[in-house]
Amino acid sequence: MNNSSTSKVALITGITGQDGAYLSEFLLKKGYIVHGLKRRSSLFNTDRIDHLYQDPHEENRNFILHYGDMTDSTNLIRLIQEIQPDEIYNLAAMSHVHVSFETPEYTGNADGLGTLRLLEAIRLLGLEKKTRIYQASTSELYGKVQEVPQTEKTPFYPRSPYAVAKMYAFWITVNYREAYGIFASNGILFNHESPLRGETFVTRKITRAAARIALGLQDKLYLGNLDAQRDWGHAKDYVRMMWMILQAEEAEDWVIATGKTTPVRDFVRMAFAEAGLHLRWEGTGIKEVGILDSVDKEKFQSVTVLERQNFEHRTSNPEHRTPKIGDVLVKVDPKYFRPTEVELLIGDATKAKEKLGWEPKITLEDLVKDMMQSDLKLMKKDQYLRDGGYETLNYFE
Ligand code: NDP
Ligand code: GDR
Repeated sequence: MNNSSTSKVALITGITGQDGAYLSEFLLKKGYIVHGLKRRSSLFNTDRIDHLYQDPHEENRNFILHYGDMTDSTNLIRLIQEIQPDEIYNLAAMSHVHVSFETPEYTGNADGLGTLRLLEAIRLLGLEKKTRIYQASTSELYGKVQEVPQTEKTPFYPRSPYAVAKMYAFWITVNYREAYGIFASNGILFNHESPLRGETFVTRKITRAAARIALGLQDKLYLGNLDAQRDWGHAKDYVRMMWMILQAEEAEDWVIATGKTTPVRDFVRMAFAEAGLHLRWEGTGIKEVGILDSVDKEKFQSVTVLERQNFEHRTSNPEHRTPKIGDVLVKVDPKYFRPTEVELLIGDATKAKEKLGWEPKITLEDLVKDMMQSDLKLMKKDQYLRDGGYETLNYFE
């Protein structure tokens, strides 16, 4: 273990997730020694951070992973005692809103009580003055619309087991700050996405499917509520703010958002257009469909030519299903509707801008481009595999 006395030491829970990966890169660049909590799983679950991996036999490592779980207090106490972190970033969570309706008790345990376990560990180990903690709070706390845009003062009205668990985590963080003087802050982050976003969140599900449809690997994309509106930013911008929150003079709670909101339907349109496919929407509610209206030939072909495979080659393979004008490429499937939905999120990050100088740098247009380019590249691998006669993953959750 690297014991350099000049480097700050951070512990990231949820290091294998989207934000954990970007935050690790960010902190390593700043010269931190980064420790991370990873869960034991039967398969490797470190894809997003493999490029940071260091051989455990090496001396003076600055990136160290530990097995653990947010539901295991003794494990968390032992690790925090051993690591003596200057900063803890609590990113670990069962983070899928829809899945939380299927696993409400586990979600409450990991997302709600898990936060308490970390705070208690800090207190029990007498680290109140040394260890600062960031809690990954969420715009889902606002739930049912009370006011827009949402600020640090907007009342909460959570609409899922996930959001209710995160509400406990939010308030227990505030309580430990007030009761024990721990530097404990909530970042109330609005949706943030990236090429590393989990495949079952709506943005990634869309960019992945748009790439697969453009490359002839998939016919259709099934989605739930197309009317939901989200304030989408890029994860890279948001992890920077997590760090800024722990460098602030005082522990406080902060809204982090772009201030712009977009319906899911428009995200679909933007992603498909990036692959050269322009959609027209018809119908309403569960009868709504996205029909291929026109093909931007240059862009569509560049999807394939760029990867050294031309249009003709692709269409000459009978297994390749080239999207044709009039095809229904997107359909609504009520199975993706949530028992209670959050219809409209739009955040006001004025406090973060004025007090910490934070502003998002990456626009939604650039986010969509980034995700589409990455997924087109990734899906190209599937195309090669399938052309070579190998099975490819067909997973449409
Ligand atoms: P991800 O789902 O990508 O990552 C979640 C991480 O938590 C993974 O590393 C996962 O491990 C880990 N994890 C889940 N359950 C446990 C557990 N019981 N014990 C230990 N680790 C666990 O989420 P994001 O990176 O997108 O989000 C990070 C945090 O920010 C989450 O808390 C999320 O709720 C919150 N948030 C996210 C927003 C967003 O838009 N992305 C917005 C606002 C808040 P594994 O890889 O093994 O599954
Ligand atoms: P969200 O993200 O619930 O906002 O939580 P998600 O991408 O899952 O849903 C956004 C909106 O899209 C609608 N939707 C669909 N969602 C999914 N997953 N799959 C579909 O097929 C689909 N069709 C429509 C949803 O109904 C919803 O309205 C994310 C997570 O990262 C949380 O951890 C985080 O706290 C919040 O963002 C801020």
